[in-house]
Amino acid sequence: MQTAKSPTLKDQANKVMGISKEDAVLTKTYIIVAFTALLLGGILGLLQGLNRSGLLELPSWLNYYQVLTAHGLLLVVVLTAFFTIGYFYASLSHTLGGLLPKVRKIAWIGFGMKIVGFILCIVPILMNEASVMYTFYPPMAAHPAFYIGLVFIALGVWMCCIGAFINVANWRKNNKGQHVPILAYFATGVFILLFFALIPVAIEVLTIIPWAFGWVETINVMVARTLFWAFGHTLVNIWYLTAVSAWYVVVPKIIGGRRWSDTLTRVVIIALVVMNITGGFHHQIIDPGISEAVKFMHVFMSLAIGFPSLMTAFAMFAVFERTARKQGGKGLIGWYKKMPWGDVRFLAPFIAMVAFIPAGAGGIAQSTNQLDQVVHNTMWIVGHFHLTLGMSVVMTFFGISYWLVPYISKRVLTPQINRLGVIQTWIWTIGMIFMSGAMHWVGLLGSPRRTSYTTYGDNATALSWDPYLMCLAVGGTLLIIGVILQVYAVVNMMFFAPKGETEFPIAEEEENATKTPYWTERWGLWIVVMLLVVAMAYVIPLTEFIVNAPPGSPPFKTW
Ligand code: HEM
Ligand SMILES: [Cu+2]
Repeated sequence: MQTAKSPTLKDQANKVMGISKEDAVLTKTYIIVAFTALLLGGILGLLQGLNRSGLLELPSWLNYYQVLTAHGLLLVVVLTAFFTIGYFYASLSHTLGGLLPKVRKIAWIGFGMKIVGFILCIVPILMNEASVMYTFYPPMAAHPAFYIGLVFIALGVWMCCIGAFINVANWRKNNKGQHVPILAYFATGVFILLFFALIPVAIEVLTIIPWAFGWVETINVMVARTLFWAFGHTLVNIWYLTAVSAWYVVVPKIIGGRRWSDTLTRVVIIALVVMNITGGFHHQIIDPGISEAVKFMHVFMSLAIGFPSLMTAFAMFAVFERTARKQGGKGLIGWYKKMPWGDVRFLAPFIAMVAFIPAGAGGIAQSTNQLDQVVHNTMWIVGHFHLTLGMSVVMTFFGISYWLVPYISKRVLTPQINRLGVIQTWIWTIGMIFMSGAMHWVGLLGSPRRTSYTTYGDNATALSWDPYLMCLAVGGTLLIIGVILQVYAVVNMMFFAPKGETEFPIAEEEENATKTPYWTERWGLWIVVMLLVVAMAYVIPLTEFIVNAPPGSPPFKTW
């Protein structure tokens, strides 16, 4: 649907017709890729879990690190990126009165580039020529095709960022002086972050390619790692911000409530955009060659991201309580009975939010130099990101799927699929408690991450890990059941559920809400502030790494 000038006409048109067919197909395709990645990545995850607990020996043609690389790439890049883009393009379409035809075209070109890129990555992985994990740290070197694939993926995502910017700018031109609708505002924040986060990793990959081809002999490992994490850390926070958008905007509607302060929501988005990229250094807290002063500054910068998260936690529980009380909920905490526990569209994101409490606490521990000495590169870390990403983010995505997929497919969520979703949510929750809990614990006992099964010559310490690794395998088995149920639900809702109209749930503001100040719309200013913060964080250490560069490293194939 083309953008109409009058908002009321546009709104009416949207109500009558729902999403246009072209916009729906775009989001559907992105969602199909996302859930295919979940299925494949989940199966690989199970293989890893069974291998690590000593229950499964991988065949000689399938290396543990090959599996791990594909698992990471499929789940931390493909599932998340495709879901986020599909979801936000549907949001832009819905809230801005349809995508512009040229924007849709850009998103399709971006789709094609990402798929080409992904194939270029996956082929060398399958050939065991690129078992470098999704972090591809030099001096481990993959087949050059792997890096060229990454370039295509980055270009494809950039296309989608630009498409989103064009659509939002067009809306702003036609609606001068108005605030961008809240979900489109979230989308703007997310695509700005993606746009800028991809710059450092693109520079990294462009320096790796000539080295991987052998045209350049050595590479500066510290610079590469730093550029990677400026991106990698931001990326996971982008997925988090995507989940947060549903918490603020969608969940209140589903429980029959209203949105928390519009101003606060927009401030949280701005804060997350401005402060994110600088968080990357906490992944290098144990790295040598970084001065203490720089590490100290980065502890502060990492913890700063905790603030908007705490604001979110406060806002969410305030919305729950206020809504429940309006519906007659009583007592200090007795109001929780009024929540729609049987509705998967609420239950899944709710548990996802709760999971962020231990997940965030673990993150704060890891940002602390002394505490991180204990858990760095152990299974603890793997436990941590299966909580943050595998629970908080992915489970919110699951929750979103129960209305987004029917919405784009012009079908409805049936009570049966809702029930299946509730069961799926509990299986996933229990599976993740087992798996992530075991990972955290066995990590504290010293079990390393990214290491295939070994007893280190029947060393007593290593043998003591076994019971925990067995728990990990139990959790992983439950999770794969969860994956299958979830994929089944998506396929059903997309192709088989009864036809009908499903609402795109967006909560209204409180009636007595104060007017949101217009400075929240000044993205130009926020981008400048963000770039200043990034410069403050990175210029000094990167200059140090380059000026005082150690002899660079030739490529290694460690597998
Ligand atoms: C069926 C569900 C899953 C199982 C059984 C599973 C299991 C595992 C195991 C055992 C490891 C690695 C251990 C090691 O370091 O040696 C791992 C790593 C990882 N998992 Fe999962 N996982 C599952 C789902 C997910 C999901 C949903 C995500 C994210 C969306 C995810 C993201 C990752 C990442 C990023 C790594 C790190 C890869 C690396 O170290 O390079 N996993 N997973
Ligand atoms: Cu991080």
